[in-house]
Amino acid sequence: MSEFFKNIPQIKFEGKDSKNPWAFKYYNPELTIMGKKMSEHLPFAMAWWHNLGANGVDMFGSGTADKSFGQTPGTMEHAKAKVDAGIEFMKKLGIKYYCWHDVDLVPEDPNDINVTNKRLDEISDYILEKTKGTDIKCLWGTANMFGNPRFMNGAGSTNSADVYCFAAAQVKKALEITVKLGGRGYVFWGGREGYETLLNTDVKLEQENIANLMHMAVDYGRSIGFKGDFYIEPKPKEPMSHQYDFDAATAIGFLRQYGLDKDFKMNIEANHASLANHTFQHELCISRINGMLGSVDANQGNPILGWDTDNFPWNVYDATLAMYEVLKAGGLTGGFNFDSKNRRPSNTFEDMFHAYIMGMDTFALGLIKAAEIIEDGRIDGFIKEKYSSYESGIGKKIRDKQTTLEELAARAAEMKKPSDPGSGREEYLEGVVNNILFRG
Ligand code: XUL
Ligand code: CO
Repeated sequence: MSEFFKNIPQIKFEGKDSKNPWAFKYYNPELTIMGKKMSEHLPFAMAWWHNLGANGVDMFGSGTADKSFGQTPGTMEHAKAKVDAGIEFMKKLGIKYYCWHDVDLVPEDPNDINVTNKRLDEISDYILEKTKGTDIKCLWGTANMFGNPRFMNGAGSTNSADVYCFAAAQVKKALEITVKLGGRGYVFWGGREGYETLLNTDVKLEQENIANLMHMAVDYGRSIGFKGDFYIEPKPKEPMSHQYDFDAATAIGFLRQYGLDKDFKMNIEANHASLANHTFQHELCISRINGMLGSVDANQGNPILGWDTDNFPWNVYDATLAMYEVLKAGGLTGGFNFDSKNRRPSNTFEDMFHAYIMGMDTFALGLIKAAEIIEDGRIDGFIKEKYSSYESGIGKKIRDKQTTLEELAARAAEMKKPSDPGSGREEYLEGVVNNILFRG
């Protein structure tokens, strides 16, 4: 197999004082943090579409990066070269997982889904052959049900029963390939599952049809031996003005409404959180407290732009608060998929490595600092103390559901006015986080 990234050595951990661009400064896979190796806390994954597919094309201009890997795009030779390049890339970074959409793996035949499916069989055989003897595995797979023009009115939410059959066929095939590649999860991101205007939309019918498609996916997945989690990846807008999976709370409500909550969890993407005017931490926290934090799409938005920019994660504050939630959840059943792309002018192979090294170091730093916040105890101690009125007396009765509105009202009448609820101490707590982040 020819080497694609000839100038790039194996990326190793050298520590924070290293200035070697081809070394991790913080990601030390062997380091033990809170009883687990860093590599186990952080199962990183490569996103096939960005890393091996995205060439910088945008609505104002063509691609700037060459992702042909020596072959003609749109051919099976190119699809195989992407496998070879992807495996070399993951090996050089020590990444063990990859994520894909069906059409990232092979070119889609515009006229015959049977041809596309045969190509998927061929490429998955090739991936298995090339990853044999390595520890590289699939994290999750998904069907791209937003790119093809047939999905212009949605996939599970389409008005056309014929198109719905194609959504079902793609999910069926993508599930089969996920199982074949040993995937831990299967993702539904509802790219076109939403609407532009209610003037032409039956929301109830669309949501019921999406839920039915998910139920059929669960039934089929379990019947072919898929033991992992299904994930919904919430996103509030883009491409549609209104998307049904707006945020974690909305998606969790939908799953419970339709009896899908036992098989599904959340795949939380940082940039989708910010599009919903939430923080990354908020979305992780809502998923965690509902027992539904499954996986993460690791990236960040550009706060001065209103769309999904999929920058590589650079913000250590956000990564720290994200890892705080992940640690509190006891880890992920999925992993950290870099649904991130290089900026258009960062168009060389070297830039692909710089991006992953930086992104992996950001989450490693986040993990180190989140563990320090927990071990430090000032934040958790403050929160515990803040709610201490519920630990005894009437507060405990409230928590234990041992009281009534009448009893509480009688207490209020007796007290005439409540005691001081106490300061929220936000600025003090922000100072604690800064202290932990920058004390060296
Ligand atoms: C789109 C997005 C997708 C999903 C998988 O914003 O995040 O790439 O991760 O379909
Ligand atoms: Co994503």
